[in-house]
Amino acid sequence: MTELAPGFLWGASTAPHQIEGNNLGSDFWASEGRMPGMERSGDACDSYHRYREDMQLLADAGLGAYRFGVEWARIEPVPGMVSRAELAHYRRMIDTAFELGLTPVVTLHHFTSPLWFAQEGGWVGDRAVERFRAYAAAVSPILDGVEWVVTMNEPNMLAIMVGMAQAMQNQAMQNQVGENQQAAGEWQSPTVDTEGPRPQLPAPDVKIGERLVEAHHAAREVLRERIGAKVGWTVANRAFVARPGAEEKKRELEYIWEDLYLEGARGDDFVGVQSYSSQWVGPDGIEPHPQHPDNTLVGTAYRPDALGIAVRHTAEVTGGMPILVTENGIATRDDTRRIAYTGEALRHLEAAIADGADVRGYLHWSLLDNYEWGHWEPTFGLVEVDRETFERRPKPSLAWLGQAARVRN
Ligand code: IFM
Repeated sequence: MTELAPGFLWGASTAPHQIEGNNLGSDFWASEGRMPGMERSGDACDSYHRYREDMQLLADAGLGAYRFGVEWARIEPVPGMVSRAELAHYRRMIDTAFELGLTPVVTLHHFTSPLWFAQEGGWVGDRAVERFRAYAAAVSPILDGVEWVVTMNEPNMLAIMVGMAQAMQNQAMQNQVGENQQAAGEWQSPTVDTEGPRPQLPAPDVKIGERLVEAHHAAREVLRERIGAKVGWTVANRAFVARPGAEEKKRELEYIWEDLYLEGARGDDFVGVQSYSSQWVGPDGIEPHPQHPDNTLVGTAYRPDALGIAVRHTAEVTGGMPILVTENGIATRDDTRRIAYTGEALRHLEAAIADGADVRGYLHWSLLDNYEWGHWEPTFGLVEVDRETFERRPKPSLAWLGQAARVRN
């Protein structure tokens, strides 16, 4: 068996908007329900109130780490006004994790921003970097003792969301519809099914990506001045594989989709790898996932080997930086399939470690069946959540992951 780094973290990940419920002040909340077929997050999993129960489930399964997020829209409901009560809420979450023997991995931004931030221009606005730095500074007092802090989740996917929102606004303005919406103070974000591009997602805009790199560096700087945590960010990895003759095309696409952000991680303490599936690149670009009965509920190919590809690529581009697998999982109704997928993904991870990748932990996506950015149907959870009563029902995969961790540590 491959030897893992001492203190290797085993656990699961979540994101505030996807599980907390009633994230009323956020840009995504304002956009929900506006697109055909888009469902609302509503009460989500009510984890804002039930976080102890969620963490207890992880701890009872023998897992030792929990990645969760702090929600900017709650911390700073209006520009410059920081809610002490919300800071205290998230500190209670951190303390609960410690009490239950869980290592908290805390994300500061997971796709959602305050609506006011989006309305003042969002990530492409003049004040974006300054605003994010101030938010990171505001959160820093509650991060005492936290070892792992993620400034931003999947900036490469965020760049797509920002680009799509911009394109929609431009379109709306051209149609003269935008004027009314803006007068009403509304902001529309697109529904982004981050792992189920049907149709294919547009590429992340490099200029937006560079702005996010700048914001990440600003947050990293302010966090380093104030706390002793390891600071990094997490990148969605597409695990591109080149068709013969398409190697150059693959490199070009990798820069736009991943490497800009992996290079932006230079100087960080770690980088998060987030991997679900893999995609072929041909001479004309990324090939859509072929239709196949094995495809996941978000339309992606069943490719547990993607994790090994993602980790190797990340290690290569970052020059061997410590890696935390911050997300890996599958949208399926069939839990035996989740176990099979994860078992295989772990074997590929171990092979990458045996070949020299410096991996410090594996956090499964996700602890709970949650709100998949406009949809409730794709279920990624180790735990089912009753949508009426919020009762948590652990699936066999939760105990399985706990056992997988025990035998490897
Ligand atoms: O649910 C998302 C998460 O928010 C970011 N990474 C991919 C997951 C599955 O699509």
